[in-house]
Amino acid sequence: MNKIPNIAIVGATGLVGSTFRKVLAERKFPYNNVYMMASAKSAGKTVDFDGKEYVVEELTEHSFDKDIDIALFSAGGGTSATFAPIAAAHGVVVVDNSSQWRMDPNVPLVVPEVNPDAAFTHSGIIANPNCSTIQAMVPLKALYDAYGLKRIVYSTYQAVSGTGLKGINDLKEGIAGNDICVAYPHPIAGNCLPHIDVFLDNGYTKEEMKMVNETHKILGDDSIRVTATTVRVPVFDSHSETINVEFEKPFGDIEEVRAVLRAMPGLVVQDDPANNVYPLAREAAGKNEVFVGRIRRDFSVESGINFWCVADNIRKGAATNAIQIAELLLARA
Ligand code: L14
Repeated sequence: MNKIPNIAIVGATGLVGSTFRKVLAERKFPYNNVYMMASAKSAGKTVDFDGKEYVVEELTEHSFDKDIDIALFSAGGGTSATFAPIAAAHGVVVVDNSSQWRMDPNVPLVVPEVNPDAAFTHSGIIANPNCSTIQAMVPLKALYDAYGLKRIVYSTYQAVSGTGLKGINDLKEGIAGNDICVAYPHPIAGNCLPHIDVFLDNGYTKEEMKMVNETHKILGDDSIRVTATTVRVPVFDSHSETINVEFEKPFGDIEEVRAVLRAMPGLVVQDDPANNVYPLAREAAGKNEVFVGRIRRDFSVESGINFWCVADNIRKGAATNAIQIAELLLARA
């Protein structure tokens, strides 16, 4: 891509779509023409981007007949299944935020701080990982390179914004005393629901298995033992996670581990328990980095740690990561 790109946003009116628009403008992503696309239901609406209004066009099989270089997709797996290959066949590079293509062996799954080179192996589609996976990969890559990883145990505390506007609305209404269950099978206000995405035959949820499988693919190492429990909590923005890791090699002390994490791009260490300093969902909201703290030795194993990891699930977990992938493509053009 050796010109200023023409870009398309597919799912332009959704929560991730609106964050694509915000983050592209904030980061001064270069563009020539920009096309806002969505389903027939949203076509004709107007959306703002970079100080201008755009009319949303209906996504059809002819949407990519025009000269588009990069398309950022966040309109659900079904839309990506149908339209990402059509776009790719027209020479568009698709960065897809759905779970549709992530485990396809011909589709790279990329976190720019972790496996940037994979992006350049694409055949028209690059997948953006699951939100909970993305934020975990940033610290885990630093630890993997320093110490090797034997085993990872994830527990997540996921925000309702992951489910989009209807998740936010269930929590808002619930806080106001009106328990509605549009996004979830139970009230989310005052509850923790150990249920994200659908249940699979093995007893895990699809969200849990995404974390397991995507961790292997991004780190390029299937030998790491990985398990996960994913939980929806009554928080509007930012996913929090506890991550327990067992290393291959010994480490010196926790200060050494903090230094390893501090050196990782895109990662901020907030770890001063004496002053009540640790990452918080509300502070991470609106930021593009991943935050870690509560870093401490796991005394139950030879070499391992526990830590706390927080990031804005709609930014680093979705829109920002996808835009960083697009920036990589431009930087190496
Ligand atoms: O992209 O929080 O695979 O309900 C699907 C579940 C995104 C988060 C994905 C949620 C996720 C979503």
